[in-house]
Amino acid sequence: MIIQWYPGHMAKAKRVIGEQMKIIDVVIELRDARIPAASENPVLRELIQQKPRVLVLNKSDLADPFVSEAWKQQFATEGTECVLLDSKAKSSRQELTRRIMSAGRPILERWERRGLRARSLRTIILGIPNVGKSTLINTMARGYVAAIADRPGKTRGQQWVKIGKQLELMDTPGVLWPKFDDPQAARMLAATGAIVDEVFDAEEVVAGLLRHLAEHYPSALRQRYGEEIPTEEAAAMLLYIAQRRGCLLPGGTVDKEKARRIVLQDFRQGRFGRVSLESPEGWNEA
Ligand SMILES: Nc1nc2c(ncn2[C@@H]2O[C@H](COP(=O)(O)OP(=O)(O)OP(=O)(O)O)[C@@H](O)[C@H]2O)c(=O)[nH]1
Ligand SMILES: [Mg+2]
Repeated sequence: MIIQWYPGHMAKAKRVIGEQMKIIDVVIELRDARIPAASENPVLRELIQQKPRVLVLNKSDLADPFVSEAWKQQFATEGTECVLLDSKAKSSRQELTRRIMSAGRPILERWERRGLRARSLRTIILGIPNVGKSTLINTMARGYVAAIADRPGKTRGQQWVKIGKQLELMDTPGVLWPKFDDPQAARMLAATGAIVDEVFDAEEVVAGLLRHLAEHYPSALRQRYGEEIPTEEAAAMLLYIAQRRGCLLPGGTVDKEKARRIVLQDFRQGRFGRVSLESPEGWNEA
């Protein structure tokens, strides 16, 4: 799905999610573990206000485990517990359920204090495009498809997935726009696929990605494209990759565009191994 986030779209998304928020107890915020800061939505906090939140760094199977650990500690010092997840993995269901129940505990206790009968905690998944929201819903719902319940009256047409006895998950995730203002963040979002290919300058994005790999993961680069890859300069790297992969246009000129697509594809598929693009210490692509 191609979403261009014009101001009108942002206002609508905000309105829709603001409306949904009224019946939500716990928010599951998804970010990309490879870019935990850049993949934050700029107004999410405003939208969820004081509601309990579970911060998920998703696609952690693609991220550098050491850097992810550093992020975890960084978030912890800010008072936020985050969970590293691979939303495709079966085990994520149990792990996330545990986190949601723990985040929702104060709500359950409040109900109890007031003598209210506990109902299920209602949750929603929020995140920028392509971060794995639908995949996570499927994983959470696995084996419970039959239990998907409509709740007319409360939210017309809204479907809920029942997860165990105490949890319900809204089956449509909230899609939020990514950061556009910060060019550095935008480049990283483009590299991971959160911003559609049509709206970014592949030359800049791939050059930045190659420089980043050369600086932090040079052996991955050599393993993927060849021992002799010249890692000092992005243009030279691209040329080397194009030649090695036979990216040629009719007449024999080098097809740089094709080489760029190969690099992007390789990164998105995790073919460089586990790579993070930003760390809490601030390193990212040059
Ligand atoms: N390696 C890996 N890939 C994932 C993970 N979660 C999702 N993906 C992949 O990422 C891509 C996007 O996943 P979706 O679940 O469609 O993402 P989404 O957030 O629903 O995307 P939109 O609906 O476009 O906003 C798919 O190719 C998934 O297979 C994960 O934890 N690890
Ligand atoms: Mg989706």
